[in-house]
Amino acid sequence: MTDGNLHPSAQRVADAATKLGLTINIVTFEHSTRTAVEAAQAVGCDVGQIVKSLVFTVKDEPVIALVSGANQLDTRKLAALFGVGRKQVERATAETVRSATGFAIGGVPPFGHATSTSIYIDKDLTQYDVIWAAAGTPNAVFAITPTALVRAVSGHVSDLKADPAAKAAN
Ligand code: 5CA
Repeated sequence: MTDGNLHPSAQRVADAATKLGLTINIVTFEHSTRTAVEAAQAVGCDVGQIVKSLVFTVKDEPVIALVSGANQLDTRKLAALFGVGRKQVERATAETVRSATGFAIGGVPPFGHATSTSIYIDKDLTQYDVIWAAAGTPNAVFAITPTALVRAVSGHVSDLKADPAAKAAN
């Protein structure tokens, strides 16, 4: 359902979108959209069209990766983009996710964060006409085109995908 009375966290995403010059329609569901699979079920799209907004630390600095719901991120690829060893890239703790983005896991949006971070975008997201991302809460999402998302976050489109046979980071 479309909500005229947004949760404060979703309202922050709506306000951030407005500041970025984007028009988004935040859709709030009765059911959870906490995971990519749940979000895809709620929306009725491919899981690959769901944007996972994942926080990693590179040498202890938070970095955000927007990864297709169909993929796992390969930390070696993220490390290589920064020219550091794989061990210097770690999944952020739940506390770091909250402090870096201002949002709790399950609702982290791709923009509107509490701090400014480098944002990397899984190139597989660019194959779709429309993709869906979390809107601040674990039951709210919005649609956006990959082009608009890349532009809005000044994202670095990269190959981030783990080989399905390889050990995944998330
Ligand atoms: N609302 C959905 C679809 S948009 C969503 O936010 N999906 S997500 O993938 O971006 O957020 C869940 C992700 O949070 C998981 O893929 C996982 O990488 C991460 N996560 C889950 N639990 C933890 C945890 N305890 N610590 C750190 N990261 C976690």
